[in-house]
Amino acid sequence: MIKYLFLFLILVSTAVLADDGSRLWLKYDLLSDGQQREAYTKMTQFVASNSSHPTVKVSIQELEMGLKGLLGKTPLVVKTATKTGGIILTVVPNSPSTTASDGFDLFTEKGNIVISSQSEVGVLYGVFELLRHIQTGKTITKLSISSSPKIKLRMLNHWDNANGTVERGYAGSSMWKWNELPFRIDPRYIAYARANASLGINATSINNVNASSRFLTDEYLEKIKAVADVLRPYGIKVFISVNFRSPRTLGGLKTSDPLDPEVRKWWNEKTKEIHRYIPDFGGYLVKANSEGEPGPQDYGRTHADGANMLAEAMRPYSGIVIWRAFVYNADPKGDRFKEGYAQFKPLDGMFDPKVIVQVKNGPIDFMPREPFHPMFGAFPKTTLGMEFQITQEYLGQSTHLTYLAPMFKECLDSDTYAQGKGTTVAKIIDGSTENHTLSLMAGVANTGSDANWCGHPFNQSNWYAFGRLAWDYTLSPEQIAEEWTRMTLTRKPQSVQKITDMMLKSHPIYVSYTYPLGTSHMMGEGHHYGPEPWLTKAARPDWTSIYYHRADSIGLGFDRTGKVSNALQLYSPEVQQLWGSHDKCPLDYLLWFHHVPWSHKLSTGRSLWDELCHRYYDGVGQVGKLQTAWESVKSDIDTETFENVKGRLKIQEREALWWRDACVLYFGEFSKLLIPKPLVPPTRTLDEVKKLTEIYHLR
Ligand code: GCV
Repeated sequence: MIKYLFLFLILVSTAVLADDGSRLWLKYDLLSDGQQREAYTKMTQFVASNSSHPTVKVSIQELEMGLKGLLGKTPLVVKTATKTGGIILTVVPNSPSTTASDGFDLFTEKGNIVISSQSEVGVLYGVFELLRHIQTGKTITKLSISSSPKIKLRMLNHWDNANGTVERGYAGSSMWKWNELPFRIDPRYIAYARANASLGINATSINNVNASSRFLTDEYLEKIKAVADVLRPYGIKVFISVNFRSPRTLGGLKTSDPLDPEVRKWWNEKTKEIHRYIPDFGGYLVKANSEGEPGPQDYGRTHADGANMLAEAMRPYSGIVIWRAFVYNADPKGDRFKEGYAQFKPLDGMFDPKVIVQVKNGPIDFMPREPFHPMFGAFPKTTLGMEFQITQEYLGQSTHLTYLAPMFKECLDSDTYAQGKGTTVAKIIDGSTENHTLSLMAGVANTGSDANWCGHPFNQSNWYAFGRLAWDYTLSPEQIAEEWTRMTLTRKPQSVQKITDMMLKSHPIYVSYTYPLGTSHMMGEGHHYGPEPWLTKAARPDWTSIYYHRADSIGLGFDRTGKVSNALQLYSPEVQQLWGSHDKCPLDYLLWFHHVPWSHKLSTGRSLWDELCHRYYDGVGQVGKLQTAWESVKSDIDTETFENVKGRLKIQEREALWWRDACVLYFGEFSKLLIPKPLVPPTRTLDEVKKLTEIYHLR
C-alpha cells in the first residue's frame, strides 16, 4: 500500500513539475537565486496607479502575477506612492517625451521605478519590459530606457478557418472556438492577448486570407466582437480577412464590381455595421485575384480600384485596408518572380492613403531563403507593409528546429539602394524613407490548439522573435534568442549559451539540407512537406519543382539575368551589380539568379556539383550536432520539454537525410557526376526515395 502511495506521489509531483509549454515565455517561475530575489523585491514592493483604465488594470494584474511568481511576493497596489521601493505607473497624454504614443519610458527616480507613457498601452508595454528585465536577470536598480516601436502596426495574420482548421497550421486546430463564441470565452484568448502584448503586437486578423464571407455575417460579427472585447485591454485591434465576392454571396447583389454604386453602398453599410459591434475595428485584410480568390480583376478593375473602394467605406473610421501583393498568373513562359511587381507597379501612387499593400518578404512564397522582394524600394508612392510567415510551411513545419529571426533580419537588413546606400528594407517598411504615415509588419501566425500553442517547443521562439523585431528591428537574432531562452527554457548561463548557439545555427542548417545555394520550391506537392524536386506536373506550371530549379545536363538554377527572365532588372543598379554575375553573386542567392554549369568553380574552390553535395551532407551532419548540443543541456531543461525536443530532433535527422538523398540522387541524374569523396553516396536509390514521397500522396 505504502509502495503505491509513494508511486502516486511521484506521479503527482512529476505531473506538477512537467512543463507543457502553455505559459509560453511568460513563465514567471520563482527565481532560484535568493539574493537576486531580494534585490528585485526591494524595488517592487508596491505598484502605484490612480488610473482605472482597463489597460492599466491588466498592467497591474500582470505585475502582481509576474512578481508573485518570480519573487514569491505580491506587491501592494496603492493609488499614490508615499514611500520608495515601488513601481509607479503614469499616463501623461501630451507629455514632451520623445517616445511614440505607444512607446514608454522606464526609469528609476527617487528610489522608485517609473513607467510612463502617453498612453495606457504604452504603460502595459513598459510593464512587460520591466518583467522581462527581471525574468532574464538584468538589473533594475538603475533603469533609463526610452522605447518606441519602429513599426506602427505589428500584426499577426491567422489563416484560421470557420470550421476550426488552420491553413498551413501545424499546432492542432484553430485556437478560436467559433462554435463556442460569443457565449464561452476560452481563457486562452487572454493568454494569447498577454503573450502578444508582451511583445508589442497590437493587431490581429482573425481568419484566413482565403476568406469565407461567413465572417461578415451577424452571427460571426457577434463572435468576433467577443474576441475584440477580450483583446482590447491589451491594446490589440481586430482585423477581418474579407472575401471580395461578399456583396454577391452575402448581399445577394448581382456583382461585386468595385465601381458599381450598389456594391460600394453594400461595403459602406457592412463597414458601418461592423463598427456597431467593434467601434475600434482595425480594418480589412484582402487576398484578391490570387490563387483562385475573387477580386476586382474579375470585373476588369484594378487592385487599386478594389482597395480604394474598401478604403472609402473605412473613411469615417480609424480603420485601414491591407491589400496583399501576393499575386501571380499561371504563365508557363513567364517568371512568377516578377508578377507582383508587374501587376502593382502601374498602380504606384493610385492607392488611397488608408491602404497598405502587404508584400511577402520574398518574390515567390516564403521559401527558406529568398532575396528580398523587388517591390521594396521600388514603390515610393505606396505604403508597403511586410508579410513574414511565422508558421513554418516550408521550414520544417513543427518537426524541425528552425529559428527564424536570422531569416527575418536578413530581409529587413537587405539594402534596396532605393535612395542610396543604407536604404534597407526595414527603412522602407517603417515609412521613414518615403515619409509614409502608416507602417506595418505582419506575420502569419503559428498558433493552434496544441497545449504549447506552436507544436515544436522552439517554434514559440519564432512568434517571440517576430514580435520583438516588429517592435525594434535593430535587435539582433542573438539577443532575441538569448532572451527567449532565459524566459522559456533555462537561466543557467552555460545552457543559455548552448541553446542560443543551436538556435542561431538552425536556419542555415535547415537551408543546407533543403535548399542550398539559392535553390527553391522543391517541396512535396500540396502539403509542402519533404522533398519532391522531380515534380514535373501540377495544376499550374509554377507549382512544379522543375519550373524553379531548371536542372539540365549543363547545370542548375534559374537564369534571371536577362537571357531567360529579366527579373534582376527589377532591383536597383547596385543590387543588380551585386547579384548579376555568377562569380560575384553571394552563394546563398546564386541559383536564384543564375543557371550555373555543374563543373563551374565557385568561390569556395569547389565545383557547383561538389559544393551542392557538400552542403546537403553538411546540413545532415549539423543536425547530429544539434542533437548532441541538446543532450548537453538536459539537466537544465524541464523533462517534458527536453523529451519533446529530443524526439523532434530525431525526426529532423531522418528527414534531413530524406532531403539530402532525394536531391543529390535526383540532381546526379543531370550532372552525371559522382558524389565527391570523402562523402559517402546514399545507400538507397532514387526510386526508393521517391517512394517515401509518394506515401504522402496516398489516399
Ligand atoms: C493562404 C501559399 C500557401 C497558401 C496560402 C498562400 C497565401 O501559396 O501555400 O496556403 O494561402 O501562400 O499566402 O495566400
